This record gives sequence, C-alpha cells and structure tokens, in this order.
Amino acid sequence: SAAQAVKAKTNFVPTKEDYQKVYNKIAETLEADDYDDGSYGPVYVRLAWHASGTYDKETGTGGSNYATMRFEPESLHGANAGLDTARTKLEEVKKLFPWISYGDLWTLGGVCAIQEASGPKIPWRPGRIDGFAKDATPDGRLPDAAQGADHVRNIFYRMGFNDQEIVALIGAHALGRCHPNRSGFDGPWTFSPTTFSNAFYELLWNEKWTWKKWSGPKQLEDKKTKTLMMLPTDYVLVTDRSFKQYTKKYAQDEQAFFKDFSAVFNKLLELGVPSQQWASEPYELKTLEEQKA
Ligand code: ZEM
Repeated sequence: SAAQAVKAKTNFVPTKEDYQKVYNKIAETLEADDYDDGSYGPVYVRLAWHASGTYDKETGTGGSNYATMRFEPESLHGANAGLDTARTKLEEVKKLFPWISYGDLWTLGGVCAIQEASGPKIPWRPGRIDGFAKDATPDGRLPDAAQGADHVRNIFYRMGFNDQEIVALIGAHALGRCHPNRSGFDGPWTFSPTTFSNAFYELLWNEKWTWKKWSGPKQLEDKKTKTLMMLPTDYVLVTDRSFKQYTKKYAQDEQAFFKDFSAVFNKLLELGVPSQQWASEPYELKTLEEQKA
C-alpha cells in the first residue's frame, strides 16, 4: 500500500554500498559527446563548489547543507550562470535514488567528477538535508574573477581558509573552461580540461601570459598558442608574495597538490553542515575503474 511504501522509505537507512551505487550512476552520466569537451565533470565540480562556497564562518550561514541553489533568486545569481546544466543532469540520478538530499547529491557529484578525471580520492560523507528558499544567502558571497588578491583573501578567509588552502582549491581550474554566455570569459585553462592534474600551476609558471586583446572582460592568454586562458584572480597566484610559494610547490610536486587538494575540497564540501547531522564517518568511494573485476 501507499502507507507501507512511505514507511519503507522513511525507515530506509542508506549504507556505504548505497552511496557507491549513487556514485556509479553519477559517473555514468559524466561522458557526453554533445557537451563541452565531452564531460559534465567540470561543471559538476563547479556546482559542488558554488553550493558550498557561500559559507560565512562568522554567522554560520551558507554552505552545501540546504542546497538552496534550487531556488530563486540564488539560482539566478550571476556567479551561478550555467550551473542549471549540472543540476538538470543530476536530476537523472536523483530520480533513481530519491532518498538522497540535493546537498549530498551535488557534493558527491563533485567528488565523483574529480576521482573519475584521475584526481585524488576525496573523503566524503552523507548528512546534508534539503532546506528552503529562506535559507539562501545573499548574492555576492562567491569570488569575482575580475578582482585582485585582497578580494580573493576576503572571500576565502570568510569561509575559513588560509593562503595555502586557497591556492590548492583554485587548482581545480585544471578542469573545464569559461563560457562567454555564462561568465563572459572564454576558454580553458589547460590542454586537457577533462583530466585533473597540476597542469594549472605548471602553465601559470611555464607559459608567458599576456592580456588578451578583445572586447570581453580582462583575461590573460598564453603567448605561444593563444588557446589557453587565465583569470585575473588566477594570475595573482604567481604574483602575490604569499600565494606564489604554494603555486611553485604544486607546479613541482603533483603528489603534494593531490594530497592538499583532497583535504581542502573535503573541508569545502563540509562547511556549514552541523556535526550532529553527519550520518557516518567519511567514505572513500571507489572509481568505476577500481570496481572492474
Ligand atoms: Zn572557478 N570559475 N573560480 N573554481 N571553476 C570558472 C569555472 C570553473 C572563479 C571563477 O570566477 C570562475 C574555484 C575558484 C574560482 C571551477 C572550480 C573552482 C569560471 C568560468 C569562472 C569565471 C565559468 C563559465 O564561464 O562557465 C574564481 C574567481 C575563483 C576564485 C578566486 C574553485 C575553488 C573551484 C573548485 C574547487 C571549475 C571546475 C570550473 C569549470 C566549469 C566548467 O563548466 O567547465
């Protein structure tokens, strides 16, 4: 009966195996011939980041807990332009696993995308709950790519990160690209935008970067091929005295980057989730490749 179905649903306590099934289904949605560079991975990572990066440590507001980007006006905030593609795609997974919260689904999407793109393992745990439009934070909490080091620090210090963590987090720009119809900026950061690596830092140091001559927003291009880009906020990672020591380290040592990125991305995705809500210790979920025979 309907009542029994509801009871079965409320009594259902998902296990690690259930989350591995969700992970696997997300992984199956990543590849798409008709989208960007053939993968939804980068935009899943961006969704996980924007859902989490609204956190303010002083007030404890924001973060991935309530998945408030489902609602207006947050879904219409300029920084979130284009993230509807990721939310819509992940609905395919939500339909199969209706018991998962949106915050858990979106953050697991980011973890899955990084692991499947040959990135580090990211510990992840369930426990976020769905909230309401009233739980949303005001516009302006996410970074503005046109600004400088002070702005980057103000935004990330508000979330509780230090300079090393800021540099490690922005290395996610190894993945994906800018879209003129979303942010106004144009192009990928690396030659392999669907592979997670330390290429972002290597390119920052090894290429010569010049301001692109165009009518769009101020961005840099690599002098040699003019096919890659850097945002003004990316470039401060090699000009700022404090930031650049970490950028140098991560360019030289991919293992160090992977280790630090794993820790800081896990921290990002947990911001603002009350500790009593966590349903388990963090899991290390397996890649599709690791599950083959
Ligand atoms: Zn991004 N990011 N980001 N970022 N980002 C874009 C794309 C992606 C900044 C930013 O303004 C932009 C972090 C930090 C910062 C990703 C992950 C993470 C784009 C292009 C912009 C403009 C959007 C578009 O046009 O589609 C700024 C200013 C940042 C800090 C100062 C952090 C932290 C991230 C994760 C840990 C990813 C994966 C993308 C690529 C998205 C895609 O669709 O390909």
